[in-house]
Amino acid sequence: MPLLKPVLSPEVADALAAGRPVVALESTIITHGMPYPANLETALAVEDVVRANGAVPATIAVVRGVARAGLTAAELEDLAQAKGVVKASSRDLAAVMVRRGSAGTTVSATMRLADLAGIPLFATGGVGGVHRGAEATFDISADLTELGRTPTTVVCAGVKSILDIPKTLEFLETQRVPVIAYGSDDFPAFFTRSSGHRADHRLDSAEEIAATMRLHRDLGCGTGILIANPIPEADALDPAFIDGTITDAVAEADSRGISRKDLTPFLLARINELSGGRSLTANIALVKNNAALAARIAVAYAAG
Ligand code: PSU
Repeated sequence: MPLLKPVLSPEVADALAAGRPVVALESTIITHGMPYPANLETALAVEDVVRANGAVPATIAVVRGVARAGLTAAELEDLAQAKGVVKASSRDLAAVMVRRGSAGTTVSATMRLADLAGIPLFATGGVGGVHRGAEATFDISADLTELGRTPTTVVCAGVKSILDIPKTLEFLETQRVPVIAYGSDDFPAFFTRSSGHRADHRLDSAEEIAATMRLHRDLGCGTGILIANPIPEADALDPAFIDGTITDAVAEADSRGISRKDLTPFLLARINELSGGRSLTANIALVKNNAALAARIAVAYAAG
């Protein structure tokens, strides 16, 4: 039985057939990561950034039971406004599709579908990780285990300190996932350029990253690669300010008993409220920055 490939848009199909660079993009950031209309504006702007840097964007989602790579503007608009749409990680895909549902795909589901589509590279804002207090709750994102088994390179801005960053890095080590910081020695913390923890490796150019992707593939490592791209200096938030809002949001989630897959969307929305919208502005800036780097890596990878 052949594996089920997502349905490709004509633009994505043409680019892949011709060996031209393609960057996959996730859709949980649209359905659960940002409020409307900022989610739609960002999704469209990120696609433009990918194009401006020489690659074809392939936003991935499940639309009425069909896994898709490459959405029209009207389909993005529908997803951005949809109420009650599912947040699907890779384990949820089959059941959602059988029920003909629509879903925003998380990092894990987007990696899985990108790999099936033949797209080796994917850009997002932040990946999920090991939540604070995981020693009691066991809340560890499926993004990390998917990174350990699916050979998709994920460009992100590190992980937020809503998570336990040292435990997240430790888990990625166990999963054999290389963590590479772009142009920095430190692993970034999404809103800020450093988490205070070092990344395993530092690479300073898109060409070096593309060469690493090829070698990692040819060595048969079989895992994803996490590229951590620090937020641009001008868009970074003051660490004391943002850490304060994060601590308050985590405490509130705890006291309200919010857990499992609802936890990350709750924290993102609450941090946005508590920060007076500053977290959303920073989030939009870093996603665009990641899309630009991913497109440049895709161009270098396709050239090799
Ligand atoms: N972190 C963010 N923004 C996001 C997400 C995480 O800063 O939008 C989304 C991504 O889609 C990620 C998912 O894959 O949340 C992880 O959810 P969980 O922690 O429930 O695994």
